[in-house]
Amino acid sequence: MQNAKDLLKRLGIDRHPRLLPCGGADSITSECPATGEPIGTVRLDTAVELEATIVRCVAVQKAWRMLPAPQRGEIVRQIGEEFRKHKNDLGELVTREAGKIRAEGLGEIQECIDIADFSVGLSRQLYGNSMHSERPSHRMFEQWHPLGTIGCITAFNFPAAVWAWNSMLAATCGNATIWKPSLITPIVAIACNEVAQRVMQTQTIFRPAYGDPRDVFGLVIGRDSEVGERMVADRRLPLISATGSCRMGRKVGQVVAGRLGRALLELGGNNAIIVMPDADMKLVERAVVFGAVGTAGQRCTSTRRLIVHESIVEKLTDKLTHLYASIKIGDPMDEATLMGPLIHAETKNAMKSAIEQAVAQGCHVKCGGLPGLAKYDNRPGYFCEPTIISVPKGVVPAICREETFAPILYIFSVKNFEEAMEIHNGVDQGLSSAIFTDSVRSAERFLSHQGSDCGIANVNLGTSGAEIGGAFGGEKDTGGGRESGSDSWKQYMRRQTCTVNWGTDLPLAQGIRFGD
Ligand code: UN1
Repeated sequence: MQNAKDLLKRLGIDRHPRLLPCGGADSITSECPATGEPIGTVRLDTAVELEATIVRCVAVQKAWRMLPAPQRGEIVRQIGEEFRKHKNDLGELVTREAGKIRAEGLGEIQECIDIADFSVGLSRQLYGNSMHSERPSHRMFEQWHPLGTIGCITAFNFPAAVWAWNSMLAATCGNATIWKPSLITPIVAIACNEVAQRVMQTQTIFRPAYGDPRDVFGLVIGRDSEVGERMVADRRLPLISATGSCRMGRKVGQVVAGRLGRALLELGGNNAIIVMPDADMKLVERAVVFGAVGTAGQRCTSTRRLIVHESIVEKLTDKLTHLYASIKIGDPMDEATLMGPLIHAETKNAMKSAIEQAVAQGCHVKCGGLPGLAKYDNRPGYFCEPTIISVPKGVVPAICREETFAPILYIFSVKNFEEAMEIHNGVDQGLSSAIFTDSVRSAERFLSHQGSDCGIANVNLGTSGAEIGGAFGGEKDTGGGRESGSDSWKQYMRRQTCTVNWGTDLPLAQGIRFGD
């Protein structure tokens, strides 16, 4: 507890009005998943506070959008600088609250810095096209305007980065953001939001006549029934960006569609790596271990299925089993640790149930499994051993089609590329994918329209750990949204097609004659 107190102090949030000295009915206490120790108690917002936040954010956005985009970018640059200054402490807070190892906690804050940098450049590149009009003396072009105030709902596993992807782009595009973080990681949310709000508070170029500059970055911490569902249904929020399970996304998508709003959904994945006989096995081993074991299998991009050519499957399975045995599991703050805890008891139960179902469906546990879970039952924290499960040839057990948010890797043996591709695409989710091969033909087939059906497709690197510069998201039940880099910014703006007639006649398009 003392560690947590010192950390909150260093981050300047130990006296934050959202943090309470003790719990009560309208609060939650955030606990470290590695030790069970409390990190802090957070006051929960109700529908009344949500309403006040929406009113404030909507008002301030009307001023924010007046600031030229490069000036907004300059402010986002300063936010990126603050993230740089606090990278170490924020990374540690991610480790303590979400349980991911130190290197990954720091990596997550690096994503916040990277997207801030990206946004600074973007602030001078919000380009629209110009087109040649079919009518004489007419000019036609498109321009992009801010959308308004954005609702951003994030999950526990990337408690900072996903908000940063959304809010840095949104702010650059002239929007305000209202962030509803996971109730499992509220303190990371308070700390990150505070970084952005502190920068807003010091702005001299942005002092709106009505409102507080800090409300460009709004935050509500509350239950779904109280604030989440209301946010999603609220017409004052033209875009809802939501990260989480397919089940959650289906609900959010329907409600937002019902009010003809925009939804940006980043939902579950069931990511696979295909390994061809000509693959560089050193690369495969490193990519699989990072993809399947990293973040204790709790990334949307985690590797869940390994589809291996039958000529090398046995050797690779043995090698991975061997490597898994050497993975240090434990305190995520310890530099030597490669796998921290699962986020809570329910995840451990879900992992147990998935292993039981796999066995009942004819699979073989190669390492980890139920003993690997039970081993840690009497210790604080939700630890487990990562698990490798071998799937019998010619069948696809039902459990392998599901996303279990835990370090379980199913290994399939296949005869050829075609069979690999069929298993690869034979799931409902479509987030990330990879092939390992030294054959240009196999690589290009995998990337072709007959190949991977995912939003992300990699050759000779794993499924997780995408850079912010690309558009991030996936197809099918993953929800179709794209966040972060490339032209994802367009979702945070509204497009306007403009035509100007600078002539002295009024010709009609399509050559229509109308009373001529
Ligand atoms: C997520 O799990 O929701 O590609 C995001 C990755 C990270 C982001 C994952 N950059 O693994």
